[in-house]
Amino acid sequence: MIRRGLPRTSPALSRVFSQCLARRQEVLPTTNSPIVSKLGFFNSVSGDAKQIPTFRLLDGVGKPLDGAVLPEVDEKFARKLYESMQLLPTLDNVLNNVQRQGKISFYMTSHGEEATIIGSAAALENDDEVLGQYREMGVLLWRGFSIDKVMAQCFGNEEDTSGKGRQMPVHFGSPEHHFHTISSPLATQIPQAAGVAYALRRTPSRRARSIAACFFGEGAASEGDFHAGLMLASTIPSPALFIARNNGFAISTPSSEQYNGDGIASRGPGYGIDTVRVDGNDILAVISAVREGRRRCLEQGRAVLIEAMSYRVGHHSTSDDSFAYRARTEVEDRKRIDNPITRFRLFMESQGWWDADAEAEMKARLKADVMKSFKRAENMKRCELGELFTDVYGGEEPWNIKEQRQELTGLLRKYGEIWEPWRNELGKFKNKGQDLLKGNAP
Ligand SMILES: Cc1ncc(C[n+]2csc(CCOP(=O)(O)OP(=O)(O)O)c2C)c(N)n1
Ligand SMILES: [Mg+2]
Repeated sequence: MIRRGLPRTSPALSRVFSQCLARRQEVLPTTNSPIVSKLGFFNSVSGDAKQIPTFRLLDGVGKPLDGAVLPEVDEKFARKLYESMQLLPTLDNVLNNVQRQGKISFYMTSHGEEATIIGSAAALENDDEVLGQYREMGVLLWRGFSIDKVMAQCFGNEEDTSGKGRQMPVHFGSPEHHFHTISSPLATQIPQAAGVAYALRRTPSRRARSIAACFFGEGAASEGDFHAGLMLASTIPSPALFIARNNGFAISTPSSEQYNGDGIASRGPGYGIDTVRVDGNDILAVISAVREGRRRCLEQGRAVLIEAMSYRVGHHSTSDDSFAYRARTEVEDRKRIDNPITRFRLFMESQGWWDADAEAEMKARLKADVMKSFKRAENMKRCELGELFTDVYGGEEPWNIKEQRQELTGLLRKYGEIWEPWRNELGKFKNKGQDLLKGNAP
């Protein structure tokens, strides 16, 4: 027999059931989703606009757009922004060549992303915790990490405070500058940033004062860790500012093959995260977006996502030849038509803050500073060899580190003097490995 009408049940349950029936034209009991009778699929988070818009303040020739509200930038600050942007290619050109000469093992440039990196750094507070991917050296420079320190890390010499020469070049880290050490496996910094931001929220002296700013490429956003990180920051609210550098490539894979959705920005609303897409080649737009993103992080104690659009002008790294997968003309065109440094220079000139003489003086000075620092770093010794094993872990040294030190010492005693390649190599370390050879290890 088929029963019709309401199921027989307790009075309390029937009351709830009748309330649901009464509300059925409006929303479901578990969400505020409005009920509609027309079947409709959607594939856009920006409604009729189809694509999420890009926030921009300066056009390609540095002229403010109609109605643009520029961030407060005076001449002194503008000069600092411009000089910091120009320092990046100066360092990049030298260190890229130095790698080509075999003097350092690896390097990565940030050509084309200077406005994204320096603009973000300028909009953050210097003690906001930064978790970078690897192309964000400019944040450290903005915070006062010296050119000598950059050289020391890339050469892995005895002044390398990031890792005593034990890390690949560009894997910077500096507690003093609130810059967490870069690690190569992609996207690991994203869930870590959610955790760091949560820790900031739980620390009375930093709550509502500091955020965790996390940089990553659009390629890294394809990793599971991206989703884990945003999910974590969304459900356990924390002031994490996620800054996706969408530079069009993950090594040789163009962004058109990396996602079928509307970039990285479209994913933010899925996690209930305030999101904006910004023209990453417009330093003033980046400053406004990051300042506002930071303000929201602190005000709401919640995460924010910024997608900064730019173009990776350089090769992925010194291990890459990008002309194997993209046309030289494409790169040259982008450099010429949409250059973040030129755009801001034109803006500065329009304000009467910059001219050809200032440009020539600055370029010569930066080049001289970088070359002086390079020559100094090139001739410095590495740390003592025994430093290889120190402070790998916190606390008491574990047995495996002791064992490795003993093994190396044994090999050094056997071959260190008699085998030329080892003798030469030992000569590059401070005290030529004597700290181990003369130490207590058997
Ligand atoms: C887990 C993991 N997979 C692969 C790699 C190799 N890898 C290094 S960088 C890179 C591309 C990353 O592209 P993107 O995140 O867009 O950053 P970009 O280099 O463009 O700044 C890849 C695949 C890696 N380091 N880690
Ligand atoms: Mg990329």
